Amino acid sequence: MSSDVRFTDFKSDKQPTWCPGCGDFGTMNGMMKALAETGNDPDNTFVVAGIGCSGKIGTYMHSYALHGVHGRALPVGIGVKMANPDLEVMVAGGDGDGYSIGAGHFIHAVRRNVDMSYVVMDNRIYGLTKGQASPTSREDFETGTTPDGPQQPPVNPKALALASGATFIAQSFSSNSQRHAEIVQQAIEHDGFGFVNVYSPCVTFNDVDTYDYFRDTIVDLDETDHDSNNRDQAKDKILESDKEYMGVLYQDEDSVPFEKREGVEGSMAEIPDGAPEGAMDLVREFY
Ligand SMILES: Cc1ncc(C[n+]2csc(CCOP(=O)(O)OP(=O)(O)O)c2C)c(N)n1
Ligand code: SF4
Ligand SMILES: [Mg+2]
Repeated sequence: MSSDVRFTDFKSDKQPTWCPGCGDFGTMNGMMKALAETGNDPDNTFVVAGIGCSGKIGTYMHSYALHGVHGRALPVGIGVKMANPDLEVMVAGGDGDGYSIGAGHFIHAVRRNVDMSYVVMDNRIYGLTKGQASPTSREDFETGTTPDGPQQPPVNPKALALASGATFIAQSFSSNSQRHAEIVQQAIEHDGFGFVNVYSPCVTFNDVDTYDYFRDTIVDLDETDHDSNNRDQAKDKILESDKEYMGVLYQDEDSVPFEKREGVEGSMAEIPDGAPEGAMDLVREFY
């Protein structure tokens, strides 16, 4: 890892096709800043992206990358980390990708606690498919396919994470760039699964959960007496339905990641001394 990496080194030469003003621009910039700040560089970083507008991030960032099948980015990311624990693995996707089709994987990734980060660009809508309700959409959010709203309460992903044994839960907002980068940085530095839900507004299809709404509503936990090591305090904040908080809601400082517990170390791409002849040829077949 080099020490003079700048966040722009994580920018690819592809021009984003996100709509002007999309929250995903700010979300991505913060992720790149956090990666640079934590001493990573594109050569040791692997981004696994979901499917959605958010999922395009793997193309716009300069690093090793893989576009998972819709809802399956997390198991792919876990596989990458197990194959080479020396890599910095970051999984990124949308609220539909992570909390609808991928909800089962989310719960199990949380409880497995592999040392990686998961950034969900939560715009409370399916952006790529042109504006259907997502699991985090409000109960009365009217769309073409839900003219009276979904008529069911939104999923609370932070509550789901806490109930599943999460060791790091944070909420961020793409527009608050410095704070957002700091929060993602904390998730990367956490010893275990660093989960960050980011409010990343869709300016084209969601006229309710807008920049103004979040700016007017969000309370920064750094300006409260919240103790992020206290699970009960985290639970209370996460279940408060009329408030939006920003910052680290919960962190278990004694967290031991899965690979440390299980003794997973060394890259599978390296052949250990004494391996059977021809082993390298076999490995090369997978390159
Ligand atoms: C298996 C499968 N089902 C459905 C789709 C269609 N699809 C593509 S993206 C998407 C939802 C995207 O919403 P979200 O994850 O919130 O991402 P956003 O576009 O809002 O960033 C859906 C349903 C698909 N590509 N694959
Ligand atoms: S449709 Fe919404 S989420 Fe997709 S790029 Fe445009 S603003 Fe962003
Ligand atoms: Mg979405």
